[in-house]
Amino acid sequence: MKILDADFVTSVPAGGRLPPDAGPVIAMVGRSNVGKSSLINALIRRGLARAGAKPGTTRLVNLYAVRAVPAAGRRAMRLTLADLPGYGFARGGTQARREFEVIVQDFFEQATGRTAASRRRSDPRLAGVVLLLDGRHAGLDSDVAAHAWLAEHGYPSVVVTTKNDRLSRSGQARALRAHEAALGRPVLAVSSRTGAGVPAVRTAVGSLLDAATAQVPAAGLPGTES
Ligand SMILES: Nc1nc2c(ncn2[C@@H]2O[C@H](COP(=O)(O)OP(=O)(O)O)[C@@H](O)[C@H]2O)c(=O)[nH]1
Ligand SMILES: [Mg+2]
Repeated sequence: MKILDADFVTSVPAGGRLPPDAGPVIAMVGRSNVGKSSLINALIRRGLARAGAKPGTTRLVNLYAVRAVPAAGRRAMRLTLADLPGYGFARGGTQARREFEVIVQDFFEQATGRTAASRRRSDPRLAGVVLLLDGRHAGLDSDVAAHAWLAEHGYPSVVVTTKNDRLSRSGQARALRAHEAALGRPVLAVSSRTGAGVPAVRTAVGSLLDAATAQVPAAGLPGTES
């Protein structure tokens, strides 16, 4: 994915309506302080997302309007990066799962139109989720619960570990293996501080967009085979 342009648009409550022209939505989710806002800034190469802000009690989703080319040879498109409130305050498995669900469910339902009586093709839709994990802490209850919830609900996702600059080179390799073992899937390691690994996240997000946009037009257009 090549970013052409990015702008902060607005903050909405989790169940609030998305702007009608939001385009496909990529949701950034992770524990509070894991580095969601910092990764958004690294991805779009702008300081739009307020990083390091104290986790507040108001749970708003920050929306960033982006114009990007999802992959080589594709046309430029509009999409929305959604910076969701952080989780990770609950203790234990069931509580952690519930906490994550409360944070994402309304927004995801809104973004996928699952709550709308009828759905127009121009409505925003959730193209995928970037799940962020702290590189230094593999297999946290709350992260495992979040990942399981996303998988069970069938949301396409990319898993990224953050703050890898805080680890030695060998520590990074060890941590990556531990994260991949804990979730049973490949994980991308990044540092928003140094920019290491960020291009791979852009590519992965481009693939989520490609997959989401390839399906939708093909479904309802005459003269297309699926
Ligand atoms: N060393 C380092 N610090 C980071 C990185 N990403 C985020 N941080 C720091 O972690 C804190 C929380 O980051 P933020 O992006 O606000 O997290 P959020 O709550 O998930 O949005 C801030 O102090 C950031 O500067 C990273 O890749 N490396
Ligand atoms: Mg933030």
